[in-house]
Parts: sequence; structure tokens; C-alpha cells
Amino acid sequence: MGKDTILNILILGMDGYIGWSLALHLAEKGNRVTGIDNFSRRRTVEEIGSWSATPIHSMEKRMQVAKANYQERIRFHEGDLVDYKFVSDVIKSCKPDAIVHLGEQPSAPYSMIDVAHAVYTQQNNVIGNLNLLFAMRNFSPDAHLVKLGTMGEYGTPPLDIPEGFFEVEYNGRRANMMFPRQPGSFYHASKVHDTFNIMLACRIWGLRSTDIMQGVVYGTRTNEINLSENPDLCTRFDFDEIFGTAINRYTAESVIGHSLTVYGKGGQTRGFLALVDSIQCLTLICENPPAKGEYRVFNQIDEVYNVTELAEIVAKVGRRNGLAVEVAHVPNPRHEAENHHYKVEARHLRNLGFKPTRSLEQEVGLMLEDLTPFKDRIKEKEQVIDPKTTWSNGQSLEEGIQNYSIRQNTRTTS
Ligand code: NAD
Ligand code: USQ
Repeated sequence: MGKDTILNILILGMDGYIGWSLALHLAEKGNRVTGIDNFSRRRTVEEIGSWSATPIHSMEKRMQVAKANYQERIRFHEGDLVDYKFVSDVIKSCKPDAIVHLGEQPSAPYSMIDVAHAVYTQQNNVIGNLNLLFAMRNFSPDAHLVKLGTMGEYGTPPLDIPEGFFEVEYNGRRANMMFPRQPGSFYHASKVHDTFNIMLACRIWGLRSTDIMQGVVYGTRTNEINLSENPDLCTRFDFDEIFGTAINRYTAESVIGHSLTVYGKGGQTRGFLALVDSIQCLTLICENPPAKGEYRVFNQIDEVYNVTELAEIVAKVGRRNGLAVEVAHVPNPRHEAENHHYKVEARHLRNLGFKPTRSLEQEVGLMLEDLTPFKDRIKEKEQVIDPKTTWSNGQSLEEGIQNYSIRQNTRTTS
């Protein structure tokens, strides 16, 4: 299998930030793409009183626009991974070569709001993934599971972080063992539970999987998505304290003149990856599957910075573009190390041919350009920017969701 092979690819979570971008790219390359989603991301963002800075279309409209380019090479089914019958029916009808599993609740702060949000996150993620593993065993045992885990599975240990496994010596014996996982939120913990379930399924059923420890993704553009050329195809872009991630939030903050929100001392260090490169890596992984029964782990990151350095880069690019940008240190709502060792091995993807498309600084310039037309949309929701969800005492968000219940049936276009 290589880069010219046409694949039948099932994307779980196709309506999301990465899922929609990936679907367009894989279809553009000539693959047959089937997507599923239950639109929970649209509902949870609405629940916390926010919306995507980029106005995204309903899935009906998205499919109309995509089909004009890709015809029957792209399809969509609405449904929930927590429903085993739905998952198995889709797998039976799609007969995928690869299944890219992005369909989980992806926010650490959301999982820390209170017991309902923690339980929802782990039920949704762990049970959805378990249903998938059983459906693969029963109906598609040769397919390649490309699973989105997170660098946060490892936490911030005082050792260099290898790609999944490391050699360890204990009481005079040496072995290649799984590197310890130390997740920092109930969301990150859900990914660790998935890791164990996938490893077990590969070992006992002979499934094949690439478990991706991905760093924080940022950006507005891919090869197929350019807001000024084809706004109808844009993917979502969140900037609120719950669903927005560090660089995406800093760029949205810059555009409306809100101080950049560095949490605490700001020495928290992470690996970052542009959206266009997340798509490049996922495509390479689909094109290069592991052997049957193999469970492999790839660390998927590009540049490594601490969150103060990042804010300074965004501020520098913003000022160059005429924006008045200030960096602020706000009290850290999370319970996390603010100064720590962080050195990550990430060779596998580069060995497969991954080459970063642009530097982080160049990407930030494009993001500011893309977000400026949506300044008013960001400004209208400015109240969701400053952090209110804390890790330590499990308090709920101050406003908006005290009477929380997970709404399963409301569909919105936020
Ligand atoms: P996203 O929320 O935009 O996309 C996930 C999609 O899955 C959403 O459209 C959601 O509606 C859908 N979904 C969730 N639960 C579902 C279920 N039970 N059934 C059907 N659909 C369901 O998130 P994203 O930022 O695109 O992230 C995709 C994946 O990558 C997630 O698993 C996330 O944990 C992981 N990840 C993201 C980042 C990042 O920075 N964005 C970094 C590392 C890992
Ligand atoms: N941070 C700030 N200011 C902000 C937002 C975040 O200083 O305005 C800090 C956080 O305290 C944290 C770091 O930036 O130390 C990263 O936070 P984040 O919100 O950008 O990312 P995180 O919560 O870790 O989650 C995101 C995605 C998640 C993915 C993870 C990859 O939402 O789906 O799993 O990135 S990783 O961080 O490598 O685990």
C-alpha cells in the first residue's frame, strides 16, 4: 500500500475540527470517504454559550458543497458511536481499509466541570471506542484502526518521552515496556483507557492499530480549506475557555484586542502541530498501515514551546500586522506543572515522509489574516474567553450550565 493506492476510509467524528478537514483532503486525493458524527461538538459548544469563530455550515450543506467536487466519493451518516448497532451497521456497509477514530469528547476542561461532564466524557469516549473494537473484530478484522490519542496520555514526566514504549531495567532484568501514562484530566484519562483497550484487542484478536499521541493542533487552513477562496468549506474554530486550545485562543484574542491568556507561570510546555500537518500525518498513516496484530504508537507533534513563548510569538506576529496585543498571566484554572522537563521523541512520522508545511510563526500570520473578518463574531462571545472552570474543586462554570443536562436531540449550526 502506498501513496497512490485508493483507500476506502471511514472517519468517525467527520463533522469536527480535524474530521472535516481530513475528509476533504482524503477525498481530494481520490479516496472513498465515509463519515459519521452525532453532532455532539456543536451541542456542547452551544451549551457553554459559545460558537465557532468561522461560521460553519450544517452537514447537509457541507455535503452538498463537497459532493459538487467529489460526487459519491464522500458520504455521511448521522449516528452515535455509543450505539453498537449503528457502529457495526456502518462498518458492515462501508467495508473500510482504514478507520480514523476522531469521534470523542476532546476537551480537558469540559471533562473537569463536574461529575456529569466527567462521566459523560469517559462513557462517550471509552464505550464508543470499545464498541468500535468489537465491531472491527466481528465485521472488519483486517482494517487499520487509526486512533487519535493525545500527548497528554504521558503527562509531563521527569524523563524524555519515547514513542509509546521504552527499555527498562528492574531487579537485573531488562524488557521493552509501555512507557508510564500519567494523564492530567478525566478527558486525558479516557484516552489512556482507550489505549489499554486497543492494545488488548490487537494482542488477543489480531487487530492492527496506530495509536497517535497527538500534540495541540492549531490553524485555520489546509490544502483544501482557505477561508478567502472557499468559505463554504471551512472547518470550525473554537476560542472559548473550554474548547479553544492555546494557539487558537491566542490568535482569536489578538484579533479582538483581548490580552493573551497565559495560565499561571506559563512554563507549561507542549508539542504543537498545524492543522494542515495533522492532516498530512493522518494521511501518511492511512497509506502505511501496520502488520496484522501490530499495535504501534506514533508521537504526532512538530514544534515544542512553553505557553509564554507561544504568546510572545503570537504577540510579535500580531503587532507586525498592526494589532495592539498584550500578554497577560492569569491565575491557572488547571492543576498542572508550570515548569517541567519536556523532551519528546517523534521519529516515526518523519521516517514515513512527514515534512512540516510552514513554521508556527508563518501559520500564525495566516490565522490572523483568516480570523480578522470574523472579529465581530469573536467579540460577541468575548465573555467565554477568560477561564472559569477549575480542576481542583470540581466547581461548575459560574454561568450558563448550572442546570446542565446533555442534550442529545438538538441540532444547531454553531
Ligand atoms: P472535535 O470535537 O472537533 O471532533 C470530534 C467529532 O466527533 C465532533 O464532531 C463530535 O460531534 C464527534 N463525536 C464525539 N463523540 C461522538 C460519538 N459518540 N458518536 C459520534 N460522533 C461523536 O475535536 P477535534 O479537535 O477535531 O479532535 C479530534 C480528535 O483528535 C479527538 O479525539 C481529540 O481528542 C483528538 N485530539 C485533538 C487535538 C486538538 O488539538 N484538536 C489534539 C490531540 C488529539
Ligand atoms: N493554556 C494557557 N492559556 C490558554 C489555554 C491553555 O496557558 O488560554 C495552557 C494550558 O494550561 C495547558 C496548555 O496551554 O498547559 C495546553 O492547553 P490546551 O487547552 O491548548 O490543550 P489541552 O487542554 O491539553 O487539550 C488540547 C486538545 C486535546 C488534546 C491535547 C493535546 O483540546 O483534545 O488531546 O490538546 S496535549 O496537550 O498534547 O495533550
